[in-house]
Amino acid sequence: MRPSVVPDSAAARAAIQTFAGDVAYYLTLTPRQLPSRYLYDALGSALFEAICELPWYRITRAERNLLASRGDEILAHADPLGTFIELGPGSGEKLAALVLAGAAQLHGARLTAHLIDVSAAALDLASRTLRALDANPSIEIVAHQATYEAGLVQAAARRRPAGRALALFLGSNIGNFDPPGADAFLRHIRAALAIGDFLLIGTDLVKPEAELLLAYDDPLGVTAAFNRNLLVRINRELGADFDLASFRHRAVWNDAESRVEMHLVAARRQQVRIPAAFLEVTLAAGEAIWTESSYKYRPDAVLRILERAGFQLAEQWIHEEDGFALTLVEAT
Ligand code: AVJ
Repeated sequence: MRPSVVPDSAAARAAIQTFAGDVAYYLTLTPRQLPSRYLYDALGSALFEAICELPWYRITRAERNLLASRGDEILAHADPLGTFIELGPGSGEKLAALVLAGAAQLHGARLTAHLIDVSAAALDLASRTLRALDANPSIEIVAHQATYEAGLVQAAARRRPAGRALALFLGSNIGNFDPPGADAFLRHIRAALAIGDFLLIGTDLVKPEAELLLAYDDPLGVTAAFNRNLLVRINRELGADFDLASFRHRAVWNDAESRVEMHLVAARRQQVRIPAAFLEVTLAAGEAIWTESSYKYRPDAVLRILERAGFQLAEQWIHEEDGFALTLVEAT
């Protein structure tokens, strides 16, 4: 038998090579970019969990509220339910809130929850949260460490033959996709479902610019740390020498594109070496690296993209105060 450290470190090396290739590609585009999925190493994930507790970042709380108050209605639509498929379960708290709120609807059902995430740490945490739920009925948990697309294929192949499936894409994670990407991704979800299955999607809504900017440039600097941690990660994993002190966090509302953008702005001209990516870049003073887009929707725009992807509206619930929508659609 091989020592288990061998496949592990081979996988880790492969992940770093992919990261290096992506950094080399995106950082040399005009404008310079880095893919937002790399924000979530262990520290980045912990910082994101902290963001969710900030008073200025209302997505998580608004959604939790709606799941708790509307969980029974959501599950009544999807009755009889056999399978949950959650894309990006995070800590598992969202699905747990839904199950607890809708416990009366689920009574006596035989249920499996498929959790899909690239992060093993997230899957571990979510699985533990859901196993600790002590729900009646107990829910079988299947974790898929995979991209959303690959995980959807696996989950669809292993869904329960009886009952409907309810796919969950929560937390406004759809906001990281540009419009063509969101369209394509919703079609991936639809392709994994059968007629009569459901999708529940959480979307942050367009709101006044000042509120959006506070959510993405908070007075405590947690979001700035979350953003700059991407450079910490590149320094550690790719041997780079980004000087953290000379990068400023910037959030901007791009009204024409309906998105909040996060950037890292070089405070002065500098050279950065990224050995594992065989890359050396010179950043001009004031030059920005674009690290994330968070698209914001209007309620009817959410419906339009879902309808285009082969779904029809079951119900939409809006948290007016926090500007957030939960939309439940049925696969047609
Ligand atoms: C997890 C992608 C939904 O875009 O609001 C939070 C990530 N970025 N603060 C979002 C994030 C900055 C978050 N999503």
